[in-house]
Amino acid sequence: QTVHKLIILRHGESQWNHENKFCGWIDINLSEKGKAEALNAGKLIFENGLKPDILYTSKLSRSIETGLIILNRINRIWIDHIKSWKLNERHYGTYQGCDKFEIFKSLGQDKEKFQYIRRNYFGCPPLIPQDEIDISIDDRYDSIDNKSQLPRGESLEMVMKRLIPYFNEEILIKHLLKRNQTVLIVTHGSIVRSLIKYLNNINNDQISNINVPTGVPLIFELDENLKLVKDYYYLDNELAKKGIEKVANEGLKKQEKL
Ligand code: DG2
Repeated sequence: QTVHKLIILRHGESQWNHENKFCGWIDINLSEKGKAEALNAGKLIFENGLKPDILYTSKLSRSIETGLIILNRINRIWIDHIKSWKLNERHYGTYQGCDKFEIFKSLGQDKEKFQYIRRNYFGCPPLIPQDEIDISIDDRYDSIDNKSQLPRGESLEMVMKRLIPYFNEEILIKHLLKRNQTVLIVTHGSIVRSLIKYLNNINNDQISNINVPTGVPLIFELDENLKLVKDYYYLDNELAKKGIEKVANEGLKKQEKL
């Protein structure tokens, strides 16, 4: 039986993850800690003998930078690299650039309301109005035919609508299955959650409880029918646990002075 390996991770910590701000489609670089996390992700991939044949990232620098640090660490900077907006983070609408705690306060410090927008499958931030310029959409998206398909705020449900067909056809069928390639996807929190939901058939309620740490690779092993041969796993469980806890509690307290 052939086992196809899919390596998926969220980029290393970005400067705005560090500053506790909603980022979405805004292009923010990795923090120093984020770069170290990316290097560590490369080390884990190397030590586990994994050899990606192709790299997928979003169009956002934090994902691209993490991918390149990893490839450099494993001496595979030469493999093909495809960047797609379909792997971009969930668009955080008018929350983009805002401090998470300020948004929590604006919702009356109601934890349920705040977590509904962050984690519920249907939770959607306020959209950026059509007549307002969205500064997070720039010339990197110029080659896209129909610009009106680009989001101005998204729920996880909306993310999955643009992501899953691309993931299936372009990544799983074309590369993982037909070319028998080990695929490395370096992307964002909500994209990893969507892929976990899809590959594990997780229902709309349960997905609210899943948080994704920065910079820890997840492994999915799939058979010829694209079914999981075992549960997905993190390459470093302890590190993943710590990261998951941190992400789950973000925004509920005022950020201490950096
Ligand atoms: C975070 C997710 O995404 O924020 O857009 O700020 O760091 O994976 O690109 P990232 C953002 P939360 O939904 O976890 O608050």
